[in-house]
Amino acid sequence: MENAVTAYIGLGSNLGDRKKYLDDAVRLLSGMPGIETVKASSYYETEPVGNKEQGLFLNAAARIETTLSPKELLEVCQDIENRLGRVRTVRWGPRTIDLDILLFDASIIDMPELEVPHPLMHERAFVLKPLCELDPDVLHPVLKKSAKELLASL
Ligand code: GSY
Repeated sequence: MENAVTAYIGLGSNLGDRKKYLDDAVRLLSGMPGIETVKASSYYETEPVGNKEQGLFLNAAARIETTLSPKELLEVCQDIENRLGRVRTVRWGPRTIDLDILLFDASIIDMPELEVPHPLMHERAFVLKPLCELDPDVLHPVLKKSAKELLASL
């Protein structure tokens, strides 16, 4: 794909058939125009961070090659969440599926609707572990540290 960039997406589910939600999200990502070569990490069962009164999560990361803009990719992620039945009720609460843009090439984006790198990614083992499985050397463009270094410093 010409002019494609590499982006990373964090995925999480803690309601219903969590594995199926992750499988479906990865499959839907692969089928989207403007997205190619989706590579998903293993799935990691993790303790909820933040609101502890909810079930265990299944988390993963996906590396994609894309010609979409960051905003278009955000819309694709939200469309997949909606198609998989995500209902936004409690902030930080349980969810069928969550797709967060973690990194978009080396871009730094600070818009009301989209912050990239994801503002909490460097604090979250449930993001950094699957990211390290895909690309331990990928750089956080603000902190100028690799995923491996960020995970080691938790
Ligand atoms: O945006 C992340 C949703 N989320 C998660 C998650 O995906 N995994 C874990 N382990 N805890 C979480 N807390 C929230 S909110």
